[in-house]
Amino acid sequence: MDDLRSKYLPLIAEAADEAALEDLRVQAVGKKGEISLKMRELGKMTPEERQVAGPALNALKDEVHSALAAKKAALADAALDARLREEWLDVTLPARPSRQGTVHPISQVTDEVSAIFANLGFSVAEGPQIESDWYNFDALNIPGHHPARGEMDTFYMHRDEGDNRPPHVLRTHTSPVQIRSMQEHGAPIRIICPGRVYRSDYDQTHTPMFHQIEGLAVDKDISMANLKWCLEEFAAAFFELDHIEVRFRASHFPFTEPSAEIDFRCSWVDGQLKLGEGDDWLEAGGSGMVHPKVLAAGGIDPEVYQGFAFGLGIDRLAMLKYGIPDLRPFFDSDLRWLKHYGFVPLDRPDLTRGLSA
Ligand code: 2NM
Repeated sequence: MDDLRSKYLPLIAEAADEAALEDLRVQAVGKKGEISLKMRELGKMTPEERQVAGPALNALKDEVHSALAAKKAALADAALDARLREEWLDVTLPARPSRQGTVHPISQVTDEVSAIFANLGFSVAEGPQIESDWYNFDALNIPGHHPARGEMDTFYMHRDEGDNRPPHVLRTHTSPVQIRSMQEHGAPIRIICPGRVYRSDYDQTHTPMFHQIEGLAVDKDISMANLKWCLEEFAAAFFELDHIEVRFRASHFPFTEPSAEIDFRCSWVDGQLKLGEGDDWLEAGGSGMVHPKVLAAGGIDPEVYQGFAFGLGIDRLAMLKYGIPDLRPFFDSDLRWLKHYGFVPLDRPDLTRGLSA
């Protein structure tokens, strides 16, 4: 027994880790361990021998168990110490320089325009970018033979050979959102619909995806005069001017009657654009009184209600307001461009605290 004691106690004391300790436990006091086997031999002893050997063996077993438990606790303590030495943090270090992102001019302008129209009582509505041709065209009084429906201008979703269901398209304007909103909420309604739109067009001034914001106001006594006032309020607030004159130019859209192009008064001095003064006019978008067929497609009775609608290009508004000369870098994800033209995320547009910092 003294041999077993002097064999195991030093080994336990020097065990390198928990696995080594477990090996020793199995060797000494496991089911087939040396000490356990000795205890089985008690049965073959005379009662006198057993009276001496029994308590001594039990004492040895207890001693080995205590040594194992003590070593296990010591190993755990050492592991915790090592971890605490490893995982330290100097809370007195200065903060790392932030590599914070910036808000894209399109997001900035979308938020600015939304804040201005929210102030005029408009809510923001959104809808799908993949639309049925009914919502994108038919509901907007754009007939089947209209050139806008052709493959030249519109991205059609793939259809398998022989699939004759009506096609889906990438929406070419956000007007389908307005049809959906009229169907869902009825009249009266005042909404703006910002978002991505798609047309098969790519050159210096056109990208196949761009951003629009369309507005719609429907009630029992809406006129072009209300439309003009809203656009003047919008333009003055957006360009941060006291007043800006808006001019309507007769035009034609299938979804409005009458229809008008929207121009803002401006001047060009040494290639510099100045809004709100001068003898020139800047094309800003389209507008008109919503066609009775379009109101009907939205589930609204055109005998009772009228509405105005308008559409503005967000990307162009961003270029004009922030002096960005080229459209294409808008969609290049170039971090240097984003850092130069981006906005601070914490300065969100707010009519009382300022639209842009
Ligand atoms: C424009 C020009 C004129 C327009 C019409 C509608 C709807 F859905 F209410 F009929 N939304 N937007 C509209 C009217 C858009 O963009 C140049």
